[in-house]
Amino acid sequence: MKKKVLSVLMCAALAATMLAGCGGSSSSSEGSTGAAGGDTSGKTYAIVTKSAGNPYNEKEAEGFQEVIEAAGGTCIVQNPESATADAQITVIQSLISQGVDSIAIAANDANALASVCQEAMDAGIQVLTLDSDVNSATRKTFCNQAGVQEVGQALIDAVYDIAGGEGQYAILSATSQATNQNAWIEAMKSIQESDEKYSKLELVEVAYGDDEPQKSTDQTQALLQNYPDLKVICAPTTVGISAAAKVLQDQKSSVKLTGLGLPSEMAEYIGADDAHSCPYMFLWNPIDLGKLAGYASIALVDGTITGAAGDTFEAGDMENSPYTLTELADGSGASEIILGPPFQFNPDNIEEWKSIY
Ligand code: RAM
Repeated sequence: MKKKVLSVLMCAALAATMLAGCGGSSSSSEGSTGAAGGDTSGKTYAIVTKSAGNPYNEKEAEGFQEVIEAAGGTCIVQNPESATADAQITVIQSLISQGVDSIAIAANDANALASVCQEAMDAGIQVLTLDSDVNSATRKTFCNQAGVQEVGQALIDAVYDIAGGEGQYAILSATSQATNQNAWIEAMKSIQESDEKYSKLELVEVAYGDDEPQKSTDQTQALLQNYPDLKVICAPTTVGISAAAKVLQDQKSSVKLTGLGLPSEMAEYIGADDAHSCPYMFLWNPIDLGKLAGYASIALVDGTITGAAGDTFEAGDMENSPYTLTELADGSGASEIILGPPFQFNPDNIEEWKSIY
């Protein structure tokens, strides 16, 4: 994974213009016209994140906005009040009424959003997902941060390694309906079940902090209380992992942590010694995920891609451009676009990454 220092500087500059879109509210702005990209003039591209107040979602939206505006399109950023399907349905209905050209959604629920996504597609809007998918029949494609199996494998291997190959672990997830977290948890479970190597690991509970810091803190404390023999907590959510990291480190707990975290939020908790709660964790670049969704939105609206597996599109200076849509592993024939592999953050590289995202 290459650092995109230039793009990060641009994102920092954009951050000021994004503030209005980062508090359960929306922002809309027109980019400079005539820049490189598809035929974007007069077109409006929306992004609906999972919820307001989550720095990961803000980074994702920053990347999206950067691409849309650089190409001369109008960008709408919507951050719903809470990480629920209902909050997203309200926002999507309003975007349908406004007649936007595309909506990129990080879904809080695969099925509860299906009918509003279908409604948007019936109205001629290009619907795609990023980060967390909807029912694949109700969108054109999915910008997936990393392969589901790869994330599941990385997480179960981290639990195995940190636990010393045996003992109890718990998962602290986001919401119980989150498509992405549920897919990663299912992958972890099936890898564990299918390989004798992991047979001495015991998953005692999947707890849900709903991507809210306080609830994630409470759930971490409950796990510590309920399972005195717990060895590892795996939090496949940036909100959950940072809340758990603080609880474990403040309490000088011997329970260790891994999962998916933002380097900027986790730097103070990553270390190999007893004073740190998290030996290592994983993530991808959320700014790049938003950029990928921006380029995919433009390509869907200008007809470069239809959402069929095999379609390809250019994504500016992104590392793996051009991107090719591939078939989902579920046999549905629907497509996804993989950003890249999950990346490990550890004591050797965390300092380098903490100021980037
Ligand atoms: C949280 C959100 C997001 C997920 C990351 C890892 O910020 O739940 O959807 O991809 O964690």
